[in-house]
Amino acid sequence: TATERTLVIVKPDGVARNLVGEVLRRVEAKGYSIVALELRTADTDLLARHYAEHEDKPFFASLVEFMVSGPVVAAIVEGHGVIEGFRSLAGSTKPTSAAPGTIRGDLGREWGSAVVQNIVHGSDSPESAAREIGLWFPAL
Ligand code: DAT
Ligand code: MG
Repeated sequence: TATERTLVIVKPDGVARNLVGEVLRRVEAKGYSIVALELRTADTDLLARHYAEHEDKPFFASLVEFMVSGPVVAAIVEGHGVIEGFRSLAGSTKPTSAAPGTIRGDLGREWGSAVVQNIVHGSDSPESAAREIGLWFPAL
């Protein structure tokens, strides 16, 4: 597999729960490289574009509101097969059913919120990764 880049985000729940180091530790322990890293509070416009594929879903407004509710850590992570590989590290979307050993399975659970809070985001394809890296790190 070719060297590729993905966008990883530690979401507001992950930052608030002091899980930034734990997430980055798992990324680095897997052998992937962090090539850009930033702590910031994003705005609604960026999040609406980031999650544009979900704009017609009932949870879209709650999702954007949650993602701008506090600081996030955005990272560009590089490695062979990292797009699929980070999705494997993250685990499936719902923390309740995510496998133990994954970030979401080990560290996440349901909170009774209108939006699923699952600690991390990772790009789901090469096209998504290129688009998302362009949104979050336009200079890179
Ligand atoms: P993923 O983040 O695993 O790629 P996704 O792209 O389907 O999942 O959804 C984006 C985020 O939206 C997800 O991380 C959590 C939230 N979400 C997804 N499905 C949801 C649902 N049915 N109800 C509430 N929030 C949801
Ligand atoms: Mg997704």
